[in-house]
Amino acid sequence: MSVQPVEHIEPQAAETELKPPPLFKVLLLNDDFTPMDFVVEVLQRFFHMNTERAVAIMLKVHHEGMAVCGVFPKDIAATKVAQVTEFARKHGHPLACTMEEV
Ligand code: TYC
Repeated sequence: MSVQPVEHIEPQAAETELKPPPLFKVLLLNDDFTPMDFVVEVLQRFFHMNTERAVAIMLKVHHEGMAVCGVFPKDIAATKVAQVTEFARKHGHPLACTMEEV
């Protein structure tokens, strides 16, 4: 077997291999109906925040319309969005959680 000298590797292929995996922000959106206490519980349960941080993020969403809950690889971000959405619907709340590439 002959080994290809490194200068003969297509530059584009080499760049693709070295790219770090894309990261996604998980966002919570404000609404007029989901109770504040429920949002704090979501942030503690799914994003492992202490009470102080969870309250601060909940209030940021309440006042500014949205806030970042965390940054994760794509599959983990998608799982968080699905878990938060399922938990909110199960409790009858319209809480919206989305993801966006960093
Ligand atoms: N605005 C909601 C209220 O006044 C509280 C809230 C905060 C809702 C954050 C959603 O992502 C949210 N009860």
